[in-house]
Amino acid sequence: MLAEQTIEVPSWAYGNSGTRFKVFSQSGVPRDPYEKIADAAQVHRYTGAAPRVSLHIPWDRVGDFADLRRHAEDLGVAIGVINSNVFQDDDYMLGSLCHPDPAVRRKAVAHHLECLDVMRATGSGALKIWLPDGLNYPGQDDLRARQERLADALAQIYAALDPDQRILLEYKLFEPAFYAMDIPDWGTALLHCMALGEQADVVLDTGHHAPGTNIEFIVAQLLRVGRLGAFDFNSRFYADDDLMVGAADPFQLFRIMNEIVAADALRPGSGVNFMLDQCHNIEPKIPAQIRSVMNVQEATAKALLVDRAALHDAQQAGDVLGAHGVLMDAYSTDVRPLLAQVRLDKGLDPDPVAAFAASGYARRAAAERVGGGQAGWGA
Ligand code: RM4
Ligand code: MN
Repeated sequence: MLAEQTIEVPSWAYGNSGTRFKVFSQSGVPRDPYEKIADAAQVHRYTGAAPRVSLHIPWDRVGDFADLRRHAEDLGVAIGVINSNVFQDDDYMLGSLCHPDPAVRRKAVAHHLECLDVMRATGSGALKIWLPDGLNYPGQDDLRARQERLADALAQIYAALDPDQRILLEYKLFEPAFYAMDIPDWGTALLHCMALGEQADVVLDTGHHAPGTNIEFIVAQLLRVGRLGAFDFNSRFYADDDLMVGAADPFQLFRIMNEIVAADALRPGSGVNFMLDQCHNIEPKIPAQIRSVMNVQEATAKALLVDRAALHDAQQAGDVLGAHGVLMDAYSTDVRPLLAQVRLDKGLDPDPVAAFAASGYARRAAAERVGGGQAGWGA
């Protein structure tokens, strides 16, 4: 199970990023989508667990997507999910698929249809939709009318899907809108997915909830109804911080993976795509992605160690502390030696961070790549 687990990495993690105060430039960052994929391939090379890279359109727009696909495959990775982007155009100030003006909604739908074509050219199976739509002020627009516009626009996109394509619909509590996002929570995302049909699932970004939200409950609930399509993993201390997964709260990550294992959703065929959605503003990017993949693997290994039979017996017997103890025993186990062995069995270095550092790749990239860009390069 552990040896088969795969984690999808995002192209935007390798470009420069920052906050609204400052974007810091790092040396050796990719200058184009080809170099972003080359960096992503390094993560797979040293972890053996990151064989797909998600793209973001228009940030990763190229002249020939079939060529980009070949480039990825030559480097041993595949193109994963295609992310649409309706948050960087002046037309979208008041929304995209929910905008009051039908012409803006048509433009936003057309962008998603372009993304479906990108999927056909790259071999990607899923379109991830995250909308910036929402309101800053009560009364600014009609809450219910916006939901109707959203349902209508999503139905148009859904109708254009090939049988083997699917939609991943993402929710976010707040930001960029502060009063009311149009898809603020998993319930809203799920309702829209259910109205669309079997080819639409919810994507859960771990940074998109109110502080204190019980995320593993949401995981359990979406798994129950077969609608958990993917994770966007990252860590948050306060808002949507996009820090490395497992950095802020490794215990929460364990509890999430525990629900995944309990529902038998770790299997490669389960339909759940484990992805990273992170930015590395101050830390080096490739090592941070490697570390993140390892953090997910560690949480997964601990979840696999839970003695399910003992847990079940303790739960049935009403043994509160016994049941809790079974979980904590697994969480408290040092699984790093086990994961080192999994890597050795695959012919990998047991320490991916050290192996990447020793490879000299970062030094070569810094020397060869002059003028690398921001995550939204080309946008
Ligand atoms: C959004 C959301 C999306 C990601 C963009 C860059 O906040 O999390 O998943 O594609 O950011
Ligand atoms: Mn996300």
